[in-house]
Amino acid sequence: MPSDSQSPWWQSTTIYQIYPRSFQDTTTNGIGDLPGILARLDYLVKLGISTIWISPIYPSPMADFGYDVADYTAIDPLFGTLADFDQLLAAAHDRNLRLILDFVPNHTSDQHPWFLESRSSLTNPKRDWYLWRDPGPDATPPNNWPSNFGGSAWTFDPTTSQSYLHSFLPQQPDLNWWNPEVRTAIFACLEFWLDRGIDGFRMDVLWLLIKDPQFRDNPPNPQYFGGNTLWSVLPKYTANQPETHSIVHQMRTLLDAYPQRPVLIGEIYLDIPELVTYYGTPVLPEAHLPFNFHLIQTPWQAPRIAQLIRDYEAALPPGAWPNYVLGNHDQTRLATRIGPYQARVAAVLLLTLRGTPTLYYADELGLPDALITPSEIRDPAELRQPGIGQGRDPERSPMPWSNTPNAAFTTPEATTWLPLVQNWPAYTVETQTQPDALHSSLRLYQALLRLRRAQPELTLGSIENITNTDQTLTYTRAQTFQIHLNLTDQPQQIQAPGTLLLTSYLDQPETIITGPYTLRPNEALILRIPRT
Ligand code: TEU
Repeated sequence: MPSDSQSPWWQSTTIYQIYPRSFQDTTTNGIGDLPGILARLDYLVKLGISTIWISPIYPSPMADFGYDVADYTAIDPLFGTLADFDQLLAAAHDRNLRLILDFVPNHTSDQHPWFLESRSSLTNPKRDWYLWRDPGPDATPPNNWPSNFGGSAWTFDPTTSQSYLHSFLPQQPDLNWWNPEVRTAIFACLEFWLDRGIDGFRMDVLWLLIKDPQFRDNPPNPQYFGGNTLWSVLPKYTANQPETHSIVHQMRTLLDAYPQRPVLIGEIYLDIPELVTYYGTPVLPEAHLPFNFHLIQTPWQAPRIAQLIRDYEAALPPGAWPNYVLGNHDQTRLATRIGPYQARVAAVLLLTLRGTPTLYYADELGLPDALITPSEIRDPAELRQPGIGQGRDPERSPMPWSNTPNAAFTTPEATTWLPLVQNWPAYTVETQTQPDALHSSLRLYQALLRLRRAQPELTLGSIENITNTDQTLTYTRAQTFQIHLNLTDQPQQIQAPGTLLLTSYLDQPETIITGPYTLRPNEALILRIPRT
């Protein structure tokens, strides 16, 4: 097993995603900001994570809450200033926390100066920086490509009587990544942040960067029976195009030249065989961590999860480092998806699997989705296709810190941009760190993260003997630790000789187990096993 000093830092780190609008407000406008994150750094240290990823903080009209960037090299005044950012980065580094920025290379805001130029005339030098096509008859779309957020991916622009492509909102025109000038311009923006000392990027929709140069129609999806119109066609010409790999490799080459050894993370929703191609090859390396979202997408059943882990481990190319994600700002929260009891089992799974784990803010509190009334809806995905489950507001609710009005996310008088979850006092950091809250979700995460830091085998060690029944999942790490997970709400008999280091119930001291053990409903165990 490689020692800590030989392996890159991002292999033994734990990533914590902050959705900045919802973490901590310091300006009383009900929207979180950079000084708010600064004020909460010590909480993150106590939690035990070691890398922060912040969703976009660049100037933006906020049509998609920052994923519509109008300037890649500045900070939106809503979040603070560049000086605030530099202060946050320095304070994070002082505490041995790494900081990763979200970057959105696929599209800009329609207010970005590049797009304003591009749309101004057919002969503008930046015309080809975006994807313009003649419309069909009567200004119909040039082809059948759908937007991820419903409707056509094309919007007709009367200024030049052509249509532009937007894989997401009309306010998010797609850049033309075939154009070398676009690559150069984006790479200069990446350098701007790398030069300031950031520790890497999470690249938005990396698998969508390149589109078919012939703009061929996507084939109809025979399995489509309603829901997001995105799925009415198969993304044959709009996703995972082979040329994407050379771009990811170029990005990687750029990052590898920096002394802080920044990490390149790709947001990639693909099946495992395709996903792992984004590691690249030893000669042409690509992403360090193509995000693995399969724990989110796989039914929460022991046989399915066991198979997923086996398939993923088997598919990894030589030298590739695994990673797992349990939640993010686009997905129903963990505690709502699988329930509060299994959410604790999931925490043990995420933090004992081989690979870099990514946590979503407030999942450590077991926070469920917020209830959003119709007048509270903010997410454009929901507003464009109402009522079919596309809304992402429920998982973006403010972090509940203390048992004071507005949970100390903002001042008591302020109006939070999204509502707090119902019954939020039950979930606050304050409630979960009370002396009598010995078994809280937050305490479980702290204990798990402490154990990971203390035992390098749990981060860098091998994984083996991944076995399951219909109800339980078991694996070992570095022949040293054995993890037993009960994925049901019924007791389950297991054979588990070893020293019990942690139960997800957090109610037992270190004890020696000699043989048969009955896992309690929704219980997860970490044992140290005798050496064979
Ligand atoms: O998301 C990309 C994306 O494709 C998701 O919308 C995905 O389709 C869906 O959540 C899968 O269930 C990224 C960002 O994470 C998202 O917040 C942005 O809205 C989007 O890109 C556009 O930048």
